[in-house]
Order: sequence, then structure tokens, then C-alpha cells
Amino acid sequence: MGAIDTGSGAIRFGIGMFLVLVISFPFLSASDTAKAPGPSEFASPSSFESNYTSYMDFPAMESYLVSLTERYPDISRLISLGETHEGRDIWCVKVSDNVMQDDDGGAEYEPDILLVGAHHGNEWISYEVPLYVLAYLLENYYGDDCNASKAKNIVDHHELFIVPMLNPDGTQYSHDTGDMWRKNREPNYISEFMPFDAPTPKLVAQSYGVDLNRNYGWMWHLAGGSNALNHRGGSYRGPPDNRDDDGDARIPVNWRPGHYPLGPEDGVDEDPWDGIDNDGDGLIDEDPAGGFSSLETIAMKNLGDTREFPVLITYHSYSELVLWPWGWTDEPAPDAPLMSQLGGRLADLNGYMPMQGYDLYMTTGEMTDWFYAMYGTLGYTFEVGRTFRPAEDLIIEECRKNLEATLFLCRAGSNPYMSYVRFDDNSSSLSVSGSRFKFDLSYMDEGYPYGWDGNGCELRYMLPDGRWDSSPLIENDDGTWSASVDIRRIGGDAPFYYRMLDVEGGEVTYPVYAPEMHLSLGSTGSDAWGLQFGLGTLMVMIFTLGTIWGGFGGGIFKSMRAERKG
Ligand code: 0X9
Ligand code: CA
Ligand code: ZN
Repeated sequence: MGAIDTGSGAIRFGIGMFLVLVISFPFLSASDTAKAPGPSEFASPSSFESNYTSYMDFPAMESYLVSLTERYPDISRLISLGETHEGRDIWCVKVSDNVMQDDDGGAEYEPDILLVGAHHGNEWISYEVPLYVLAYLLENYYGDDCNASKAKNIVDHHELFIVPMLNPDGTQYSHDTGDMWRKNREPNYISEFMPFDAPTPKLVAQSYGVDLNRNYGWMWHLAGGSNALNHRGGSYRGPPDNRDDDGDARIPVNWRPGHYPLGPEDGVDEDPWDGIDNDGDGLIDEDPAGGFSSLETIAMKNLGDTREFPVLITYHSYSELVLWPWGWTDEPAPDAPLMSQLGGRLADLNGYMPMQGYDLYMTTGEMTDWFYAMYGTLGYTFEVGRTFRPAEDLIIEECRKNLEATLFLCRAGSNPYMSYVRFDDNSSSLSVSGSRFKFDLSYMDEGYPYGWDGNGCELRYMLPDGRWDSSPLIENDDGTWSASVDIRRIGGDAPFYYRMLDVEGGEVTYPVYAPEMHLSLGSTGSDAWGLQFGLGTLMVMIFTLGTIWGGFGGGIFKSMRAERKG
């Protein structure tokens, strides 16, 4: 039970409590007559998945959220974070056991996890994915298969705040008009450049919408990452706050709302929104240049200021990318090694490409930058899919593809350094001898000791009559693990999964949809079998067994927070 210095200042933690191992599993294609992977990889989808065959608009999503939370009142709670300009609710669903209390009433520290979709109204897949994660957790929680234990591990030991559609006005506008509308729908009133004491001109909307992902208060004022003056632009950052709120300007001026501010160097503004008293007047963030002018970003700020999010995901589309701060500078963030390591693991899970946000392009006033700067939140932008609005029959595919990555990040809320189990195609094999075939799993130690003794760990497979049977996983001399199954007992197409117990006794199964994964056996002759294991779109499977000990997670996060605040 050693403690290691992670190299990130105050963050120290015991690692012995985590069972972390790496499993290698073959992508088998043992013969040329082996069956190609097909739809049978996923047997009949769980019934909740039938809600993911077309895009919901705002009213459809709203009634879906109402019905989900009514059906699962003990583990979910529907919360409005506020109303938009057009009067729609910004819905948030809290998911946890003892959902009406925080941290189970003090009995267990449960890290807060933030999942947000649809900053941008034209990125429809970006709200379907967090909705799917929400539904997966709720609809599987009371089941009795491996999806249930998976969902239970997440729900019982975390407090998730899922905001599927942050920008309902822009999204609904996009549904109603067919426009690829990105921003929200607030009017932009741009008045004449006039002295403060002139009569107020009538405010006339010149254009509509602020890019919510340029309206957070971190480096909002910098040039190069947003549209500052071009209010018609797709990345318009919102109006400046050009009042001298604390009266420290060298030249006292008050410009009308809508006018460009003189900037921090003129003493008008205190930037950024960083919780620091930049001008030393005893007040904090009292006179910003701008940012948080939109109701939607104010709602996120309020949530961020009242909860503690060690990790978050904000879903966008598209490009199949996993991005992390900074977006405003090419400098690596203080936690860049951690963020890129964790981001790389997320990318392994959804098959996307990992990179720092700025390396894609510069953004200012972006969500993950603000959360990281303020609260040390390890925030990831998932750019889902290959188009803003993938064809409707691809919705479920994109959702499934991002499920494991999302659940992995939830667990990282307890320990962002956790290692993972890797199903690798090179270093493992499945062999047939006589009438038995053998699954070999090799574990790569990623530097974390683990104490798994194999008790209760087994390979489970379905018999032709639909019943499940199992074979124990047994440790070999070389540290690999094997399970052996009599081929004659299973049909030509056997669903299977691994069931393992971690050091806390929690059940962990692989893969998430384990009962639906099929091992296909095809005859290539009298004594040989062709074996095919299809993973579908989930090319590399990674997950962790260190799922359920959230005990020290709070300590990590608090120390990060303390470090950040100085
Ligand atoms: O520009 C954005 O807000 C996001 N991309 S999108 O095409 N969905 O609009 C990306 C934000 C991530 N940060 C950086 N790229 N710096
Ligand atoms: Ca709880
Ligand atoms: Zn976007």
C-alpha cells in the first residue's frame, strides 16, 4: 500500500487499494472461413435503445426526461438550471443513489461528474450521446445482468449531473427551420457609439445569438479565438461588460451596453474570472471585461460554483476528437501530462484522436478552459461523429461508441490516474486443443500493483438452450490467465463475457454489452475451428477494475483545488 508522488505537487494517493490490470484479448480470425463480424455482435438491443433511432427535438427530449426521472425517482432528479431567452428550461438530471442527498448524506464521498451536450444548436448528435448515457444508467440499474452491475457501480458511487441540451433555443431553432444554427437565440442589440449621458436610443436587434462556447469567463477578452465585434459571426463571444463596475478607471467612462470596452489596461476591467483579486482592491472578479453574459453560460457557472467537478465531458460534433485545455494558448496546461494520458485512454475507448484543444484551433472563453482554470476540472471535449448530424441509423452507433469512454471518465473522478484493462489483439491467443478451447488473458502491469486472487473470476458463455454457464479463470505460471471451455457444449455462435471481482468485491464485466457479444465458431475441417471475435466499432477495449473505491477521490480533488487557488 505505498503512496507515490505523482509529480503533480500536492496530489498524492495510495494506489494499493486499486486493482488495476491490463488484459489482452485476441481479435481472432483463425481461419479464412471464419464468419465475418456482423450485426450478431450485438444481439437484440436493450429496449431503451429504440429511443435512439431518430433525433429528439426539445419538447420530445423534455418529455423523455420527465418520464425517465418519474420512472426512476430514487436514482434520478430532474432539475432546471434556469430558463433561456426564449423561456425553455435548461434541464439537468442528477443521477445517484440517495439522489436527494449529497454524498449519501455524508456516508460516502461521491465525486460530482458533469456531462453536457449541445452548446451548439446544429450539433444534434451531441445531445443524443449524453441522453443515451443517462438512459443506459437508469434503465439498466435495476436489471440483473452485467449492464446492471456496471450501471450500479457508476450510479452508487458518483453524483452525475447530466445537461444534455445546454442550448435548447438554438437546437429547437435548428429543428424548426432546418438551419444549421450554432449559437443561442438571444438578440444582439448594437446601439450607436454614444456618450453616456445622451438619450437612450431604441434598442433594435441587429442579429441573434452568442456562441456559448466562447462566452465563459476565462481569457474571454483575448483576440484570436472568437468573433469579438462581428455579432453575426458563428463564434460571436457575446457583448462586453464595459461598465467600470468598481470605479478604478484612470479615465472614468461608461459606455453603452454593446460598445467595445477599453480593456483591462485602462483599469476598467478585472480579468479573467479567476477567483483572484487581480487589481488588489479586496474584491474578486468584480469588474470583468465580459463573459457570462448569456443565461446558458450563467447557468453552467452557477452549477460549477456550487458543485465540485473533478472531471467533465462536453459533447460537440464533429471530427472524432478528444480535446482538453488549454484552448486559449499553445502552452501546455499545468496538468498537461495527466490530461493527455487520461485523454489518450478516453480516445482509445471511443476510437477518436486525442489532442490539446489549441492544437486544433485557438478558442477563448471556452467551457473546459474555464472549469480547469477555476476548479482544476479535467475537462474533455468530445467531437462526436463525422458530421454535425449523422444519419439517424448511426445515432445508436455513436452513442454506444462513447459509452465506455464516458463511464471511464466517471471513474476517473475518483482517481484520474487510474490505470485500465486493455484488450489487445497482439499479445494473447485463443487456442483449441481437442474439444476444448482456451481463452488466454495476459495482464500488463501499468505500474500499479494489484491484488486480484482470481476468486469469482470467470468466463461466462451461453449454451445453445439460452442458459448461461461459466468456466473459472485460472492463473498460469507466466502470469497470464486462462479459461477453458468444451466446444461441444456451446453452439456455433456463443455469446460470452468475462465476469471479475475487484478488490472491493465489486463485479466488473467486459464488455459493457457483454451478453450481446458473440463468439462465432465455424468449422474448417474435422478437427479445426475457425474463431471470430467481432468487436464492432469498439476497436480497442479498455476499462478499469478500480471502480468503486471513491474514498480518497475527494482528497485528490480538494488538494487540486487548494493548489489551484494558491
Ligand atoms: O469550437 C468549438 O467550440 C468546438 N468545436 S465545434 O466545431 N463543435 O464548435 C471545439 C472546442 C474545443 N477547444 C478547442 N478546439 N480549442
Ligand atoms: Ca449518492
Ligand atoms: Zn460545437
